[in-house]
Amino acid sequence: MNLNEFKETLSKLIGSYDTFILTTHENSDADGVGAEYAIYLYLEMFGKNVRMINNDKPSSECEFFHIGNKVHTRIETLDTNDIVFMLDFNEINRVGKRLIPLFTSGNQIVRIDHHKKPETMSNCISYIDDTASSTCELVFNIIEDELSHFPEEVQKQIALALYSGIIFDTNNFANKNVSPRTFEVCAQLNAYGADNHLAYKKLFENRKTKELQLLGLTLSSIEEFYDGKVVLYFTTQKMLEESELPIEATEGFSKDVKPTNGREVVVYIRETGKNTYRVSLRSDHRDVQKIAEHFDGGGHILASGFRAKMKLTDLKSELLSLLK
Ligand SMILES: [Mn+2]
Repeated sequence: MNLNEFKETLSKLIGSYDTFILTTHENSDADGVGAEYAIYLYLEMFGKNVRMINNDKPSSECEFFHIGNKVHTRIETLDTNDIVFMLDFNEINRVGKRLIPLFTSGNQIVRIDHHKKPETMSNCISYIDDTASSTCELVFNIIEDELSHFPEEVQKQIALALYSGIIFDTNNFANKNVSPRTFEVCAQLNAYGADNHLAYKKLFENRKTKELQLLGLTLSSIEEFYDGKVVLYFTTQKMLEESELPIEATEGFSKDVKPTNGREVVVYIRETGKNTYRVSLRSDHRDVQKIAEHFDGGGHILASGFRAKMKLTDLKSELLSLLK
């Protein structure tokens, strides 16, 4: 659906329904949560009853949106008249097991996303643009006209949430997914009061000393393969115990080793439990999405991820043979 058709259909839904549920993918990030919060505030302006339900509480880096206690992690009630927003993901499985009923109960779905290969879904209107930097950029396109009529304080909150999502997904405008439109949107968000310095500090300069120590342990595990074209590093449960930190402290570690200087693929492995791993793959030109899909994961061509339940040695050798 193109933007205008989508906006028209959405405004009819908003006119006819009262209760809206918003959700994003599991292991939510600033783009998903930013988009969610912006839509939450937007729908509230129309007097709607809105709930945010995610698999996880927003990570500490999203605390500055001040939405922590507004996000539920369980579906308490689900009425057939509830409209469900699916933000920053396009296949049901990515929502987290507990929340799958949101999408299998026959409710009307509204999907806004920038990932490739959207799953075919029924009862669903979609605004998907895989050339957009982020879901937050798409949300701005949707609400742009009405935003100018909102009270200043609401404009400011929405602007900060959307700006934060955009800089998170573009790595503060450094990624290839940035377009002239991204800058136009951000210029407007900044004019609406989004504090770019605050958002940058909260999202990119937020590490506590213990986290830096854990990062040090993690980085010391780097190994090179295939003449350094593939590098692999990991965080083990033992490292977490040593640093007295939960697994969440490793969010973002996958971005600390870049695919540059001859490194074509960067693999970051996190041990989440006994023989269970979360793997993140990054490259600057190789299709790592294909590899993630081999393990039933997904993402983008240059940044993807998956979960695996197997021995670390098997996981490494399977990965390395695919990356040859
Ligand atoms: Mn995103």
